[in-house]
Amino acid sequence: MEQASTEDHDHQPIDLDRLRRTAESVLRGNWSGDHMVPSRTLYPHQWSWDAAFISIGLAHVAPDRAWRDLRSLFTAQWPDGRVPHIVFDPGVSEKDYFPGPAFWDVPPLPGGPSHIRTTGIVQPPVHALAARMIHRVAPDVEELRWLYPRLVAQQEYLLKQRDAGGAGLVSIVHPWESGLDNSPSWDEALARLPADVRVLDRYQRRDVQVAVATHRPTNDDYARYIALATSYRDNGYQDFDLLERHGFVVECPAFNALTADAELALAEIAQVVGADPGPHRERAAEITQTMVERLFDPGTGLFHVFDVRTGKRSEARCVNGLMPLILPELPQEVAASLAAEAASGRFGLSPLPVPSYDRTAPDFDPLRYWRGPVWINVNWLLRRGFAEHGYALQAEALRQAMLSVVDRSGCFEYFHPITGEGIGTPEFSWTAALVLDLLA
Ligand code: 9WN
Repeated sequence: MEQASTEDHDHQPIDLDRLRRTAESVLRGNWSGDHMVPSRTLYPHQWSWDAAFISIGLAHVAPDRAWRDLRSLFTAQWPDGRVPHIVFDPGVSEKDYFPGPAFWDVPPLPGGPSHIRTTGIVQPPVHALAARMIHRVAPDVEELRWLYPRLVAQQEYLLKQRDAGGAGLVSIVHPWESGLDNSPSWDEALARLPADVRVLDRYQRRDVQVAVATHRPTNDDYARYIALATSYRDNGYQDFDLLERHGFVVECPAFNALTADAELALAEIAQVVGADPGPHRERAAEITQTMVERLFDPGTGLFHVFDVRTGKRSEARCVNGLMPLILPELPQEVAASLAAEAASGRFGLSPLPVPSYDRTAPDFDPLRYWRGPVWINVNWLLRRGFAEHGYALQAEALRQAMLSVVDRSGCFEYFHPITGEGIGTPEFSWTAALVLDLLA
């Protein structure tokens, strides 16, 4: 059991009971019948990788809801195995989130409930990890049996349909698929696409009505996001010939590390449900090795995004480049290099958690989301990576830094990387959920 208090970075005691109560109350407020919304105001539907992080925390306080959240998400899985990045709540009006179901124009799932509407893109597959972690806290073999074939289909979709580069890694076709939406990781690939802001005459951005505009992506970014989503939609959400037909095809180190990590989680789940864990372990090892060969730059000591269309790695040093630390089979010298970079002046583990972008980069932006601010989900993953590779002190420093910033500022979507001030939407579900996991 956690001690009742610890200290924040100004040596102020953290009231762990109060923090736990605050986090629980955020999750109570954001529960919507059969799923959790990331935020009542900014994100009023169900998001894919949010559901995974949220259910990991919910497992400690409301395990039935944790399982339920995953079940709701996978009920909207497409027949080809893809798990959509948003499952729209039919009770929420089209004007309350853009782009909503009318924009994505995805027909009802064949044979599925007619009210389920989704987007046609994906997000990182954190769900096998979530299922494994919930099962450890609140075992439920029946839920695992229901989820296992669906989680396998999700992996098969990503590793077969999305291997646009042919090397065995997953490509994403939209920055939204990364979850790190306007990270500088995508700047080089996006710069090659026209930004026709006239598209915003036709569509109204909802995000800038409910959040501070200077913290959100620019109109140029949004014009490109809409153009890419329109292109993928108008090609029927098909994945063949992506390199010829689509303007953005990149391999992200965080997305691929999470895909390999999902295989390791599936290996454990396979043992519970009586399936063969061997192929999952093999796939995890293959992905890890290919990532090291293709995405790791020994010169920077980090992993970088690979642009499949140009065959070039992005030079930007972003938090997704640290994320492969979660992989247990990473060569020791590569893990050491990531650990050193994470603790260096570019990122820094404390007193504040790791920012989303290199603090020393000239375009480091402490306010605009994914271009500088601190996010709890990537730090929570990084902490697992440190622990996995035996960096116990760093893992604990990061844990303290996360608890401290949330205690001081609240369960915000993200945090100012210099002052720790909460920014983005308040009462954000994955921040609350992952705090509960850190306290457990
Ligand atoms: C687009 C819900 C999502 C997160 C993403 C985060 C943000 C959406 C947006 O919010 O993206 O998917 O409208 O900006 O970048 O990681 O899943 O919390």
